[in-house]
Parts: sequence; C-alpha cells; structure tokens
Amino acid sequence: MSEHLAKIADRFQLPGRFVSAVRYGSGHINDTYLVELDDAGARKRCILQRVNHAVFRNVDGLMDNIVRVTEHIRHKLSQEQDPDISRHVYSVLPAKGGGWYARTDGDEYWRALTFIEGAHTYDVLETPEQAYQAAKAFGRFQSLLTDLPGERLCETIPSFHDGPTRLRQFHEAVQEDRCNRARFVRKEIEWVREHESILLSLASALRSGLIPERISHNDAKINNVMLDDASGAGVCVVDLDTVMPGTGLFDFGDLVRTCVVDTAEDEPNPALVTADPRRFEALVAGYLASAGAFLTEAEIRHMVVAGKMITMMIGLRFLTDFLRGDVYFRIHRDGHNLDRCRTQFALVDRLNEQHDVLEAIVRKHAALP
Ligand code: GN1
Ligand code: MG
Repeated sequence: MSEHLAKIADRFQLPGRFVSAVRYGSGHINDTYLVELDDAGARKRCILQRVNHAVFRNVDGLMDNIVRVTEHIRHKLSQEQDPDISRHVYSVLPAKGGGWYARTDGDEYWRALTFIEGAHTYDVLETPEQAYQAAKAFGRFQSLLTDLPGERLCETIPSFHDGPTRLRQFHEAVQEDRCNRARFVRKEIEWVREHESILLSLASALRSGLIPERISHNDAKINNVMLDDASGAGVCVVDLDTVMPGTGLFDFGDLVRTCVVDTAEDEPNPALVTADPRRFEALVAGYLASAGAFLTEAEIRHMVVAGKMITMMIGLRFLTDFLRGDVYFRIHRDGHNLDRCRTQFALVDRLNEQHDVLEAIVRKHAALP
C-alpha cells in the first residue's frame, strides 16, 4: 500500500517529498491517510484521501463545492484579519497537472488536503465544554457560508437528509430482504413504524418554507471538528464532502446525536445509552453563540426535534444497510450496522423521555416564551 500511496502522492503538488503514510480517522466511507513529508529536512504532514466513488458519483461537483466553500471562508477570515487562517480552514492541494483530484488507471479518485497541526478530533466527547466548542465551530462554519456567492452548491448526494426518501429506501430494503435478515430486526422495523413522524418532521417544515434552506455541513458529528490541543477551542471543521444546501438543523441534530451520549456510535449494548441534558445545554449555548444572529425563531424551535430526527435517520440508514448486506458503511464486525442502529434508536428514546427538559433549555437560552 505504501508504494501505491507514494505513487499517488507524486501526482500532487505537495509541500515536500513523500516519506510514509498511515491510515487516519474513523470515517465509514472514504479511505484517509496521514502522510509524512520531508521538505528539505523539515517534517511536514498532509492528508491523502481516496474518495468513495460509489457513494460520491459526481467527484467534479464534490470538489467544486469544497473549493468554493474553503476559498470563501479563507476570504472572509482574511477580511477579519484572522492571524491563523491556515489552521481555521483547510486547503485542497492541487494535482500536478492542475485540477483538484487525481484519477488513477484503476479508476480510483484521490485528493490531497492540508493537515491541521496542534489539534485533534474526538470520537466520544469527554467534557460538556467540548460540546460547547464543537457546536460553536459548526455554527460559525454555517454563518461564514450565509453569503456564499454564485450558484447553489451541487447536491453531492441527492436527497441526503430527506426523511421520506430514507424511509422509502428502508421499506424497499425490507421488502427485498436480499440477505434474509429482516427476521432478526422485527422489533426495529416496528419501532420505525411507530416513530415515523419524527423522521418526516423537518422535511415538511423545509418544504413548506417554515424553515429556510441554508448551506449546511451535513455530517456534523463530533469527530468532524478539530479541537485545539492547547486551548480546547474549535479550530477547524473537516470532512466537507456533504457541504450542500440543507438546514443548519441537520448539523445541530448531528451534534446532539454524537455529543449528548458518552457511548460510542457503535456501542453494542444500547442499554448503556443515556442523554445528558448538561451536554445538550452546552450544545445549545455554543450553537447560539455563533449561529444565533442568523437563526429564525422557527429554526430555534426545531432544535430538539432536529436531534431526534437526525439520530433516527442515521439509525435507519444503518438498519437499511444491514438489510442490504452492509454495502454502504464500512463495517469491522458482524452485526456492526445493527449495533449502530440500535444505539441510535435507543438515543431517540432517551431524547423523547427528556423532551420537555430539552425544550425548556432551548427556550431559556434563546429567551423565548
Ligand atoms: C458517514 O464517512 P463518515 O464517517 O464521515 C456518512 C454520514 C453518517 C456517518 C455516521 C457520505 O460519514 O452521513 O452520518 O457516516 N457519510 C455519508 O457516522 O454517507
Ligand atoms: Mg463524512
């Protein structure tokens, strides 16, 4: 693999000579490597990533989105005279012949990105302060994109967060039952039927115009924001593949999904899943600190349901993939997608139990009656 990676690295304009590479991060879709480079004796690092082309069919559109978004953010940060721009937004490193990715003879799509030093991501949150910082960083990311000029961003995966579409795909997978696995998940199928209204909630508010369309990250889980090693502050939002038109509520929802728990996304025992209202409160405070200025009251009033909706939708996508034979999300053990699904559904139950407490937290922070 290292030889292959060295060849891939050679296709890009990198700030040094390839030394070595290790697998990096815990993404379920792309293959990510942290590359060590030698720049006349100085050690440098960058990211090389193979884009999953089965998932992202339009790599040109995908890279165009990312370049537009990162350039716009860089432009805004320079207007603000930010002294640390290269750590606050990453850059796409161009291929040698030009262009933002390299396609191999084996039909692999690769890209190179700058690596943010002195910061880390966390798969499971350690303190409420981290929830605050993560939410503030995603809110800030959204606010920087409220005035992105030019055409509407391309939908890198159409209907990505559309509840009715995800429900239909799930029903098709149950009907087809191509791996004869539906018999293992009767309880989950029933649970989905009972909770359908949560899944459909944001879609109808978006369609009716009650909630405005905005550019959102669409994968705002805790491990997609780098927190500063020294100060703990949010430094840079990463994994921009799904930045596209949506609603900021998708991002707030994903923050709830991944920050109010202290279990991993794939915790095998769903009975261990709890939802900590203090962490929820930290998320609300952090998100409103950076996004409060542009959010409408209708958006704010959907924050609690957004947490349930995104958690349910991602659980449903894991279940759909389990039924289809684990063809989408990378798995590391048998039943992995089913564990992931059960943990998400358990969290929706916990959020439902605390519904009134969570709504009161939002109202308090937004000063709403
Ligand atoms: C996938 O690959 P990764 O881990 O960044 C998925 C997200 C899910 C997430 C669940 C393109 O993201 O939608 O929320 O797994 N990305 C895509 O952890 O489907
Ligand atoms: Mg992602």
